[in-house]
Amino acid sequence: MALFSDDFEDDSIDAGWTQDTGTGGGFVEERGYLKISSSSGGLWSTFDPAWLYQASISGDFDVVVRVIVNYDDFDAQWEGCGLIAAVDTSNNVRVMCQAGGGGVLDYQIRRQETVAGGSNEGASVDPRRNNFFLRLARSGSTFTAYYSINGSSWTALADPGSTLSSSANVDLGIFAIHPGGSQIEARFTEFTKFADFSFPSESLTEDSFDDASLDKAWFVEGQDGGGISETGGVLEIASSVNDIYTSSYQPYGVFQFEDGDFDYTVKLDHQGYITANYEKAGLLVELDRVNYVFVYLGYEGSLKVTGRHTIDNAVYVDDDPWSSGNVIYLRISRSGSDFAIYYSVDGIEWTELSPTNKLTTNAKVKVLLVASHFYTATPYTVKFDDFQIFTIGEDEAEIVKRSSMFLVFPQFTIQ
Ligand SMILES: [Ca+2]
Ligand SMILES: [Ca+2]
Ligand SMILES: [Ca+2]
Repeated sequence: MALFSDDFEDDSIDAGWTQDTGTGGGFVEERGYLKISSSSGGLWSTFDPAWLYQASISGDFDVVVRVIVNYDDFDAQWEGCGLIAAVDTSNNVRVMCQAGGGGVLDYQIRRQETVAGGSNEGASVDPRRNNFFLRLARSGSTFTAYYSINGSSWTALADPGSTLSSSANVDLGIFAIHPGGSQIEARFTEFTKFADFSFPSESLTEDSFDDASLDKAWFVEGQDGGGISETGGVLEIASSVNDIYTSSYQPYGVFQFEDGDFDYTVKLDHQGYITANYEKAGLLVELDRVNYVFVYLGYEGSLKVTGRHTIDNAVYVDDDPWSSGNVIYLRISRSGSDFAIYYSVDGIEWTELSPTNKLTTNAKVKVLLVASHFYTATPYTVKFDDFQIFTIGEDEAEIVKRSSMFLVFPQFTIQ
């Protein structure tokens, strides 16, 4: 069978893929990605992963897949996802991101063979990074695995040893595996021959949340107890259990990727619900889980707007800046590795909370709208609206006022 690429863009799994749900798995193609869930199964003593594959691929190949996972899906040993090439259930090779001992994630190439096998493990995955690329290349009986965090530079993992016949056809596909604990979900946004692969630049898309369905630009973040609903002209986010700064990091929300500069604002209506300690909702920019810039409305003894980042874990707080109302505007701008955090109570005059935020690199980031509550707190729903490029500042506000005066006095003419 001839190998084909798939961008998973049409909401149904294309003919040519064979579906094997393993034990308790499933596949959904939606909004530009393939989601594989696995609630059981194994790859070692048993072979029953949830995997989607192209059957009986002959000859050499070199394929890439982009992987997006939730941070805390990999909470039990041997959970993983990636690319797999299998002659049969006991002769296969895969490149994967997997949770090993102690839940530490790493990238690795593994073989499972009746005669020989083994693994080469690469550097640990940044365990908080949830966006990476895996690549598997075959040259005869030799397989080489690669991983990348940006789609441009690739780190190779050498074949740990092979007994595979150089002429054997393989079933080649994408898998998720979950031997124990809670279910995992892995999302794959494209499966591409490496020769055809070019990584698109990604930039944020504005959204006024007015058409009652979540636009494709957004990915959904989180899995525990939260919810997303675009309704009534806004995006409602129901908070998820867990504080953003605990080890069980599961804010609920939506995100886009961005690899360039930006200056974006969002309007947040907390509806008076953020009233218990550790409840927080806001605009979060992450390089990864420990490198982020965050501006949020949170409750810590009282309602505060907080700017926070991780270089020195500095926190810049303004207490209750509102005279009334539940609406606040949040804004983060980026120039390379420099970030600035602002808030506004009217969307016109802005207060900068920290002038010198930096992330350690100017790599691709996630931009998230999130809400979370702590274990003992009551779930709540906030409304986000008008996620857009920052355009209104104090100078522009002056222009708006002058324009309005012309409208107020249209009868004025030069004599
Ligand atoms: Ca499809
Ligand atoms: Ca929409
Ligand atoms: Ca709207």
